[in-house]
Amino acid sequence: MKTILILNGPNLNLLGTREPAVYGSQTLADVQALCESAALANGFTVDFRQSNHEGTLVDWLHEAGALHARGKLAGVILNAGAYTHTSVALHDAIKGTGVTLIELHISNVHARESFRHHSYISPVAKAVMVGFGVHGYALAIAGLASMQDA
Ligand code: CA2
Repeated sequence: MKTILILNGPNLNLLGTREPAVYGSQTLADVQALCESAALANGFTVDFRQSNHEGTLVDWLHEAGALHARGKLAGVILNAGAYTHTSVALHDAIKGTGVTLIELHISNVHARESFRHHSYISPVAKAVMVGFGVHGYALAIAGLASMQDA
């Protein structure tokens, strides 16, 4: 069974505690449970992580690259949070690994402040999932599954 690595960046540990109008009321633990059941339904295991630290996310992308090289990874779903809009380091890490990666945002970043409109992740992502709330995680898992069959 291949693994889907789901990486969440800064402040996503606060999900469900504030800003419900933007991010909904589910906690990150709820999102993890949702991902585990969506992954199982599609025949994958899930490795779900969150960090507030850019370098940790870079290290985890390198780990994903190693798993990918051994044929054990279906892909990565990355919600890089605010690092989406700032991080050349994440861009370079994704580019360097060769993993299939889906960029994900809970909110529709294009309908928000202009500083959220630019992404360093999009040019190196296979696909982008934006604005479906936390349900986007399940949709991205289904999307990764369809890419395996293609
Ligand atoms: O919409 C998304 O998923 C974002 O990646 C979330 C990031 C934001 O910086 C991106 O522009 C879009 C912020 C995550 C912070 O989440 C919070 C949740 C509840 C309370 C406070 C922050």
